[in-house]
Amino acid sequence: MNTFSPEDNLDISESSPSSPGSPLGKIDLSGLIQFGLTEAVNDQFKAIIAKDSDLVPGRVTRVDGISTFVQTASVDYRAVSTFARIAHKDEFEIEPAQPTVGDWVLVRPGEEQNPDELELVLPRISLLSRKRVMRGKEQGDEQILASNINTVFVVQAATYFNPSRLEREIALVWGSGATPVVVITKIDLLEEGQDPTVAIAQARESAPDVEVFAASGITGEGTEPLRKYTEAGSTVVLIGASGVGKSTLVNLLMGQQTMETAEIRESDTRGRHTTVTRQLLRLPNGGVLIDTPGIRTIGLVSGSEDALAKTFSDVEEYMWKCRFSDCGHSSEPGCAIAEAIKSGNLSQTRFDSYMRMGRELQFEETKNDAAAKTDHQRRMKVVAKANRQRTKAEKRRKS
Ligand SMILES: Nc1nc2c(ncn2[C@@H]2O[C@H](COP(=O)(O)OP(=O)(O)OP(=O)(O)O)[C@@H](O)[C@H]2O)c(=O)[nH]1
Ligand SMILES: [Mg+2]
Ligand SMILES: [Zn+2]
Repeated sequence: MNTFSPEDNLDISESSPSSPGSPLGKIDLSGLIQFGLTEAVNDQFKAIIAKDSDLVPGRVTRVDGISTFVQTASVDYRAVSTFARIAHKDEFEIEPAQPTVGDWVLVRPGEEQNPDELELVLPRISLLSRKRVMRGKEQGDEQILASNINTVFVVQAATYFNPSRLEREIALVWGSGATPVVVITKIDLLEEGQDPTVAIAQARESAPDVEVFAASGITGEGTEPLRKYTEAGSTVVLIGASGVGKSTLVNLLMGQQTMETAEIRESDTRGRHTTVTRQLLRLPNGGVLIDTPGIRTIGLVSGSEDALAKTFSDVEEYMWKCRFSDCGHSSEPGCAIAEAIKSGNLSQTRFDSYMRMGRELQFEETKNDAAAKTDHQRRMKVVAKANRQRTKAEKRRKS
């Protein structure tokens, strides 16, 4: 990853053709380094400001209704985003954008009584979203949780570890373009004789190819290895059920009480969320954390087939070995799935989860929400394109 040290010269005034008297004529973006600014993002900002020096670059730290809180190199803006659009290279390509926490954006400061307008959103390199489910009823649309994240800490408590939930969470993350990391918290609460290695082993089974850590946000035990994900220039978002200890972990990594934390009331089945808004925080070392409110249900957005395949790569591998290519994995001869289950290499529960989630996605496909699906696919296409461009730019820079 390309990151800056604060000493790097980020003065981009030379490429800005603004009038000498303009207060924005000499823009110094070094203040954004501590909000995760990378060279690639800086280059994109530079190119845009060269054409329009009134725009101010920044990063979205919080979204509250119609207000988008943007941290820029010097001041904070509370901007409206009615006409925000993705900053495609082709200026005539107009794609509306709903800004989210983590977005790199350009604000047009309002003159006199006019509000500050969030105008452009840089193409995202990753986008975490889920299907919105309200009070047990599907609401159908997609909730965008965070963007431009490198790593997602999927947090579960050792005291009530839930493997099938973990599978869903991992699938959600693989679909975003970011890398999942499992963090099992509250290991200090395990009674004597109870061992975190049990939960770790379970997590490894539910999340093959994913790193698993066990830690305590209270004692700090096991948290040191997590810091390698939070280096300068990288963004980490924490997701998980309410009360698993996301904010407690955030506070520990921040080295201070930044987020409110609280015991959830057992009697309240709705679950009381202590954290109510997604919020971007900067770590003392230049990394960025995004704390989120607990998610109760993890709905996969349609088009998540690849994410499902990645989550259940072990299951799919067995499937390839079935004698018949159209094997139903029930009682067919030469079924590698049945064999794996019988020999104990694959658990029946895991296979059932895979089938259930596959059916859910299939149902999504058949449902009449073609519009929602294309929205999601279009958004992820932009993410893929942004990644290709970034890789190319990085190669150019290295050569
Ligand atoms: N003993 C112990 N308690 C913990 C640990 N992590 C969190 N807690 C406690 O668990 C409760 C919930 O922690 P939070 O950090 O508020 O949980 P959260 O995941 O942020 O919850 P929401 O904001 O509602 O999504 C609090 O009372 C914490 O003190 C831990 O590692 N060990
Ligand atoms: Mg919280
Ligand atoms: Zn089979």
